[in-house]
Amino acid sequence: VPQKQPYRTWYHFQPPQCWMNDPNAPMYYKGVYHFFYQHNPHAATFGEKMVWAHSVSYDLINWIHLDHAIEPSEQFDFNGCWSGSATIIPGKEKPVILYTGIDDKKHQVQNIAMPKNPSDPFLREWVKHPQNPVMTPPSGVEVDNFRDPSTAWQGKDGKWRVVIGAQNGDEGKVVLYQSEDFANWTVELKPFFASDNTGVCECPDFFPVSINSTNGVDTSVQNQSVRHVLKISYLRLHQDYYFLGKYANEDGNFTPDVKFTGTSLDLRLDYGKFYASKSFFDHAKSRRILWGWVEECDTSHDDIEKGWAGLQCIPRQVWLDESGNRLMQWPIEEIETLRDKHISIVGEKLVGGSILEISGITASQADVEVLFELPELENAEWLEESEVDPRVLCSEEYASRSGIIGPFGLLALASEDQTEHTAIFFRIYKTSNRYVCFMCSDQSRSSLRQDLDKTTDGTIFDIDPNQKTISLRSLIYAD
Ligand code: DQQ
Repeated sequence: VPQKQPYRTWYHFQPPQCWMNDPNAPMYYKGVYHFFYQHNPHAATFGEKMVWAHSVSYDLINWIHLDHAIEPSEQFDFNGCWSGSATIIPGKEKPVILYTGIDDKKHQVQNIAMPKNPSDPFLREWVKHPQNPVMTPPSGVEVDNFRDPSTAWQGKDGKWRVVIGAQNGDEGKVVLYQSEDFANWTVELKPFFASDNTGVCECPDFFPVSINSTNGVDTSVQNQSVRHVLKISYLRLHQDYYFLGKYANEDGNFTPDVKFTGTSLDLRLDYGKFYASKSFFDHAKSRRILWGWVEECDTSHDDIEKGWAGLQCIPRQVWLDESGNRLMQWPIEEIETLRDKHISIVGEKLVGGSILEISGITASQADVEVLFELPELENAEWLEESEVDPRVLCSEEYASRSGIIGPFGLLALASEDQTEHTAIFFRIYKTSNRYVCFMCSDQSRSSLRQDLDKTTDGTIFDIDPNQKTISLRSLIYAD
């Protein structure tokens, strides 16, 4: 690993060095936030024997890196300790981790790890349960596609339930297990969720969201005031999708409002680099917080040279929007404690085709809030929605083609001559019975280099015709 690690961000969570991927088992325990992650401590590439690295924080901003929490050591995790989640057992007030072990036969099995000393708020040492593995691939699940246990929840009958990602042939599955004592688990024959032709479902996350509040609730809450969310990371698409639906503990079924279609109608948590996300309930502030892995866009060769790869997103608070049809997300309030020098520009008129430069930003980290005041929406261009794929709309040509209301937005990380820049922009359209806003993050010009991953993506969402403003928040890091 190189001594100097160029382009480290500091703004986003990063290990001291080397490779990082999925967030694991985030939790709040005894006044401390815990964050574990998939880590290869030997190189800036995915490793043969992945470990669980561990960091702690009092504010989700400043982190203390501790020794690895879980490393391959036994038959049941000899070839790697892969993703998993924490559950805090009420009464005992003790966290338990369920994680995937790659065993000596390279089969995927689920294991338990417990803190050696639960009264240590940093939970420095973890011991593996004598009954490991507690789950092995059931019938109808491929032995190398059975992984990523979720946080468990407790039904009104007192039983624990947990979901695991899986695959059978081309079918993606989420399988449900139940247990009375958290050690002996039985599989439900009927999958909790299945999707055809998707391939494996990774890192399922299942949690309730309040119907009438931005507050979060604990994972076991089941009543009339919540709906449920099932999040799935589809490996084939490398995107995190979610399904809102109804969960009735009585029959153990989750009924999503809609099926997965494989089109832009499916709901996604993000339209940038964001994968294998995981949420947790922060009872200190009654909120649900979401973490997600920001995959590297550099080439592997570059990663090795710079000595690191991968970031975590800035943690986000997540809740159900008023319509009940989508999740809302916003960077946690603690990030605002990093604000220092303040630059404010008010009342600038944006003329079509022009660029307004925000001068005076010299810091390498910027927290940008822009409020765009909209003209009357009546004049918006017509969009034949059924014929439109937002990803195609996002193409560079389209971003720069002038319309009636838009494109307007930010050109972030622009080089002096603007040959390199990242455009985050909006356009407003009229459709048959409503107005919609198209939002795009266009990385196609983020670098002049050709060999990088420069994903460009976007989405279309409804906009209230009485809405007078659109606000955009961007947390930007520039080395
Ligand atoms: N990464 C982990 C797996 C998971 C995948 C291995 C998702 O457990 O399915 O590092 O990125």
